Amino acid sequence: MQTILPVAQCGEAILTLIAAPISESEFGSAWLNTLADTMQDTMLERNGVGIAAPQVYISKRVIIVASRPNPRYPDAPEMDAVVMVNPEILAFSSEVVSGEEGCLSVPNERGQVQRAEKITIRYRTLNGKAVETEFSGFPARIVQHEVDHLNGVLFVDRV
Ligand code: K2U
Ligand code: ZN
Repeated sequence: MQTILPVAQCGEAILTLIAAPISESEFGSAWLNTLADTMQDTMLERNGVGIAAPQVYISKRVIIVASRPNPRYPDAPEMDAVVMVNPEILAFSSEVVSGEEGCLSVPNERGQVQRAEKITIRYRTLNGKAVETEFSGFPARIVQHEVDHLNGVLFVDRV
C-alpha cells in the first residue's frame, strides 16, 4: 500500500531543526520500516532522487539516496535506493564540484551548489547494521544535500 506524505516547504520551521538520531530500540521496528517506506513512496511520487525525514515532518535522522539519470545529470548512475539511518559524513574530498540542485521543499527553484566530489560516510541500516562507504559524483551530492536537511540546512542557504 502506497502512502504519499505532504512535503514541508521552504520557510516551515521543521526544515530548520537539527533532527534527532534514531535510538537503538527503534532499529528493526515496524515504525522505522514504515517511515522508510512512506519516505520512498513520497520521493518517487515527486520524482526525487533523495529525501530526508524532516521533509515529511519527521525530525529524525533518516535519509534515502536514489540516484538515477535525469535531465541535469544524464550520466548519473542508476542505483537502488539506499536508506541511511543516523548518517555521518566522516570525510569530504578537498576537490569540490559545482552542480545544479533542486529540492522537494523548494519547488521551481534550481541553483548551482558547490559540493565535495567524494565523501566517506558511515550510517546504520534499518536493522541497525553499521556501514562505512564512499560516494562520489552525483550520489555524493545527493548525500550531502540530504544530510544538510538533517542539520536544518537547505541548498538555497548555500547558493
Ligand atoms: O532532498 C530533496 O529535496 C530531494 C532533491 C535531491 C537532490 C539533491 C541534489 C541534487 C539534486 C536533487 C530532489 O531530488 S529535487 C529533484 C531533482 C532531481 C534530479 C536533479 C535535480 C533535481
Ligand atoms: Zn532538498
